[in-house]
Amino acid sequence: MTAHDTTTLDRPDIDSSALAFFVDEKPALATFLDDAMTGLAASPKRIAPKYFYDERGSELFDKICQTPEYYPTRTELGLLKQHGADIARAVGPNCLVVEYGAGSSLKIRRLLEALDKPAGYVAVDISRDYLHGQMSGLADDMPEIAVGAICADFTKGFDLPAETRDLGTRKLGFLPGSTIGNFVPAEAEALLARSTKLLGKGGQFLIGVDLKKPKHILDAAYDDGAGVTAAFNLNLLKRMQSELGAELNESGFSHVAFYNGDQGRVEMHLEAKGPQTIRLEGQNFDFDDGERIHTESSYKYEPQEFADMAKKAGFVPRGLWTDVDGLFSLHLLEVAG
Ligand code: AVJ
Repeated sequence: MTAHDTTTLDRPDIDSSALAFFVDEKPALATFLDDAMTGLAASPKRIAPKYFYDERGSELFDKICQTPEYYPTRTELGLLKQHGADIARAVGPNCLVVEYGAGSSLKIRRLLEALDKPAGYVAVDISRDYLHGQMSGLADDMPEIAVGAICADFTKGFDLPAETRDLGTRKLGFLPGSTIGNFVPAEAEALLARSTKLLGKGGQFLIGVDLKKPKHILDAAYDDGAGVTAAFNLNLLKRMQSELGAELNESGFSHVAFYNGDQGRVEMHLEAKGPQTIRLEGQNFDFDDGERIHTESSYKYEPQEFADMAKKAGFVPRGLWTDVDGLFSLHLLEVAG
């Protein structure tokens, strides 16, 4: 891809009126197909968690955040509220906020309200229509802030469009929700290291990181009683059917999630109930009874563990906020000068 095609989308239901810009770099469908074929041919089978997030997946994730078992969202929102003034003081005025994996606009609204005269906000997310809807609403509600959006896979890197050039005096990256936990530690460190270029000298990064904690709390958080997380995980199979034309029996798979303490991560899998076959592009991918597709890892970090990783990636830790129950943490990092 060359420079950005600032949209003009080819879809009548999408109109970018309230937004300062909407850049569409949504990965081609072929990427999902290639990744699904490669992942199903691998041993053990796997599919990356970014493929959860079509519009239905984003909505199911928002529902997960409202289940009583899933503590991260409400805990992080509490931290943003309780420590908003401290965070604003540490960040300073007139920053351009860049959010990695924006999702619903709940947390960014709280952050933007707390910050001292933020100049602009750029949301980056892979779920295009959902991103557009959320950010148009935000732009309407906060007309004093320039709001733009980029539909992209942020793990592949992205550039800020020209419209942001004169916005703010320093950049603040925002990666809430422990999204960083979805990467294996080496990839997480590489992502942080890459972000220092976009954030630049004096740039900062506010990152929400889920903490290590007793297994029973984590197991429940990723297998809620109402079955919302199960539906979220199984949505991957629905997407393979509807978008890739896969032939499979959705009810032949079940949701499995557990904390793997040795690895320091929650794992989610789709497990075959009896022998199963997924047929994709004329190819059969066979499952033995109980065989799994690994669909997500969610790494948990002690504050010191994460700070050490950030230092290796080229940041200086500037702030740390945790709740009294020790569930969740917010790290403020600054690009090392
Ligand atoms: C917040 C997107 C990182 O790992 O907790 C929630 C997603 N998966 N329940 C997490 C998720 C299952 C999630 N992220």
